[in-house]
Amino acid sequence: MRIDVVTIFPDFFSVLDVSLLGRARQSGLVDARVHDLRAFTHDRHRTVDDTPYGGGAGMVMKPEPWGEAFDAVLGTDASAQTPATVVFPSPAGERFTQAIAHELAEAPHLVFACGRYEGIDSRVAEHVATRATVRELSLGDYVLNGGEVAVVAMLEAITRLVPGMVGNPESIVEESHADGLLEYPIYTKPATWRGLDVPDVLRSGDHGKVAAWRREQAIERTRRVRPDLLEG
Ligand code: 6GU
Repeated sequence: MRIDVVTIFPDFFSVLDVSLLGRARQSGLVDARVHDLRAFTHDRHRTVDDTPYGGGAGMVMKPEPWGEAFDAVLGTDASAQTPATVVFPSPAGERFTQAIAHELAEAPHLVFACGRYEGIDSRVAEHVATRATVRELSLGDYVLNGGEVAVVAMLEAITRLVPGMVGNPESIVEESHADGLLEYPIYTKPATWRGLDVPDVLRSGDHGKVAAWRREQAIERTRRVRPDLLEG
């Protein structure tokens, strides 16, 4: 999988070198590159933003540097059978979910366009859509200063689903959201700790009973914490 990230804060992505993502990169399963948007400016001040047409607070990211950045990262795709998927992180986007993480984990080429300020001139996504699949994605209903932190989260969620990435593939099948439910409570040794006992059923050796208990607990937790997940 090829991943390109375009940002005015490349340093944010030094975390890509550690943890699971670091291993994915070292193993060659993921080829991730980070590009400084300002490298695609041509003025002395390396300007990436300007005031909004129509007025209003804040600044808007100019289209020209983004256009050149996309020319650079999508250029090599011209002959590819599968167009790249370009993600615009935005609090105004569609909610990023585990299902979307699975979809994106199948893509051969992902590009993340990290906007700052009030966002990127809307013509940029419109133009990119003529040569790539565009997705505007939000982490949730709150506002971050820019897309960088959101993209780090999305990258971790996506890359751990790339085949060959997680030590134990079963942990992906059983984790929260895999079946639309939150995960059941988990325990390890010792059986009694500070007066608190591990539920007997988990020590019974009866796999059927264990599975039934876990499902019941998952449903109960989901009903209590995230009833919206049960509506579908
Ligand atoms: Cl993807 N971007 C920004 N700027 N804020 C957010 C977000 C994304 N998701 C939730 N809040």
